Amino acid sequence: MRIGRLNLEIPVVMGILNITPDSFSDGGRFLARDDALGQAEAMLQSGASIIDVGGESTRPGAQQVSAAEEIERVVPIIEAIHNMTDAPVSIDTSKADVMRAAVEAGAAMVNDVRALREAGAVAAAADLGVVVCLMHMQGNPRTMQEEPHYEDVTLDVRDFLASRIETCIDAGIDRERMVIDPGFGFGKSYRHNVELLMNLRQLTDLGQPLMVGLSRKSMLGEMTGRDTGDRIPASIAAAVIAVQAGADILRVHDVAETVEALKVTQAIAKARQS
Ligand code: PT1
Repeated sequence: MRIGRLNLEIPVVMGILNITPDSFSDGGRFLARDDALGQAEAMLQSGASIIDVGGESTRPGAQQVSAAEEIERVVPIIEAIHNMTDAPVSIDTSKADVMRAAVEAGAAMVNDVRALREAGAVAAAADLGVVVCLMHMQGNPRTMQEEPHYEDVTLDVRDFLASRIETCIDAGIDRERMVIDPGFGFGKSYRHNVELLMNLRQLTDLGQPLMVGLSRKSMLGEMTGRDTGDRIPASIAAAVIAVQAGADILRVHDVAETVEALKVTQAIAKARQS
């Protein structure tokens, strides 16, 4: 499958670009904008194939922001990145209005941690004709880590994604435009996350490209005892494991390190084929 000009024949890296709010002054906003564009440029330079722009945090405990605020944060950034590169820009949002504004500004992909379950989201995505990433989450970001529960986490995630794929097909989004993501850390205990990574391969038989976000997440902190910024080696290990299990898109903070690690997995994958 393709995302704009991007081909997914080999695993690719998606660089994370969080647009941090600066409610204090317009000056703050301009500084935040410059910083974001600098980061995007650096990630592209380091080999990112996609830039994922997000204006609402969905980390555990995060509060929601309004569509207007989200649009104000992401649209200028998406426009600027779109003007600077051929690489596709993705919009990390669950809101139909944000999806429309972002695609209008040049985004080629909608990355939705709620898998298009918000009002109007499926229709908007169908209408916009862009690639969508459908992610699994149990509960909502504010409370999802309180008491996650599954019969069998891998089967539950698989069934959920299969059902979202069907809903999207019924709405007129074709399979060639759908990426799936198990949603590491989204309403999942440490044990759930480990089990999901161990069984990741099972999600590939849904037949859609597989995206994963493991970068710097708390499960890696649990494994290594490291704080967020010191989880790069752990994140690289997790990225390599995910690629070996069939992941096609890696959503990461540390683009240069991940791209380099993937050169090693790719060299061996290529040698295996010949
Ligand atoms: C993800 C993802 C995302 N993750 C997709 N989009 C986040 N498609 C935002 C922790 O446990 O995995 N896939 N958008 C960030 N969310 C989290 C969740 C960040 C959990 C940190 C944790 O530390």
